[in-house]
Amino acid sequence: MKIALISGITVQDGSYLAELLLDKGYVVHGVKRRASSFNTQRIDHIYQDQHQTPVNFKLHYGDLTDSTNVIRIIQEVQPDEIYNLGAMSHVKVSFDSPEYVANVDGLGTLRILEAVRILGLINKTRIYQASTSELYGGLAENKNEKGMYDENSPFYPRSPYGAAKIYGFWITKNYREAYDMFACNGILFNHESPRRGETFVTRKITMATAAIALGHQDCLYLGNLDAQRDWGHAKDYVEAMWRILQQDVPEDYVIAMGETTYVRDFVRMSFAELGIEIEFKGEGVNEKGYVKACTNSLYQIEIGKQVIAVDPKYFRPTEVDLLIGDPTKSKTQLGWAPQYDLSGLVQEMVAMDVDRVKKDMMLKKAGFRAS
Ligand code: NAP
Ligand code: G4F
Repeated sequence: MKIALISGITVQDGSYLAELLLDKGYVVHGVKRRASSFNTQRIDHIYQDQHQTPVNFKLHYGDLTDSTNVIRIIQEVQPDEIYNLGAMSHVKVSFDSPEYVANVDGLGTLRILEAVRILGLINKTRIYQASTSELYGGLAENKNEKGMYDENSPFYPRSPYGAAKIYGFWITKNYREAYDMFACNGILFNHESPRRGETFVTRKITMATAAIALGHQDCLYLGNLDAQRDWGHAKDYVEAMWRILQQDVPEDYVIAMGETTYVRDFVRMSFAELGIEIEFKGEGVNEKGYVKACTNSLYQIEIGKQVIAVDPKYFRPTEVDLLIGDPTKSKTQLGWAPQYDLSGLVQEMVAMDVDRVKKDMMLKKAGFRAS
């Protein structure tokens, strides 16, 4: 039975990856930070009574900023595979906490690699590093002949997050070359799901779509509507992570859908799921979105109501304008075949958020505090 260790298990990617590996018969260990309130909602459904035998899923308190803790957990778990997903992953927030993000996302990666080396596990433990399309920085001149970013495109990070992750990328590659470690980077483009953190733009939009349609929110404030992202489903992307570590030779791979969409169009798609048509008027900070039509009688929304506005507080000091990835290598070499397209992703996210808002409304009505 293979043993996997996942850092960053509590949120989107970690929770889907844990499910996937448990399904494949792995014993899964996760690293969870101590928090003053519960933060395990996304993995509660797979948590086991630790008195059960066998225990296939176990959590360890830990933090990527603490090398003694990283060494101790790896020593105890003796993993066949480590998936380093732990990170302060919010690009905008990284401008506010640049030193912290360097420590967790940059040095945290080094701490894992070095722990495996110190513990003499180089020939046993394979390492997956969660690298990112933020490394490319969206520079137009660096795209390949197909107009996309691939494994050979130059990097130009545009945030403290990107700069920290570029260290993680190179130190992973260096340990692979220097010590013959099976250490790989997955250069993943944006991936989303109903489990996506609530402050990333897609989830912010689908949550607001549900709340606005059900009369619980008036307006959604966003930043740069002109940004373009290559969005896929996290469930498909964790499958690619696993495949990367099952190869004979360790290499780096781009995981992407190969299509890019404006934030503004994601808003349109999200409301369209509920039969609500949004029309944008104005430009820049004065751009606003209005309800043009509603064909779903379940939603009593006023035609002409303004539901989208721009708030410059969400702008970034330096923006990555456009990301689009070329998945040719992952499709041919890994045999990776995503099951979701963007419309399937939006459909699932909106449906889950509508259910959640309805549940919250019922709880509120019954006198309980909503989630
Ligand atoms: P996420 O929702 O932000 O989750 C990050 C995870 O890291 C959480 O479980 C968090 O724990 C944990 N973490 C944060 N600081 C930590 C620390 N100091 N020590 C240990 N764990 C820590 O991220 P995600 O979207 O699932 O992404 C997973 C990984 O892929 C991240 O490394 C991210 O940078 C990278 N990535 C994501 C995307 C994407 O589009 N989603 C694309 C490319 C790369 P808490 O619950 O305690 O906060
Ligand atoms: O959803 P976002 O915050 O994701 P971003 O910055 O692309 O980063 C995500 O994907 C990366 C992979 O490329 C990961 F490495 C990273 O960890 C993270 O998961 O923003 C997407 C775009 C940006 O251009 C942003 O400026 O949406 C724009 N945006 C417009 N309004 C907004 C908002 N972003 C957020 N978070 N909130 C807004 O209100």
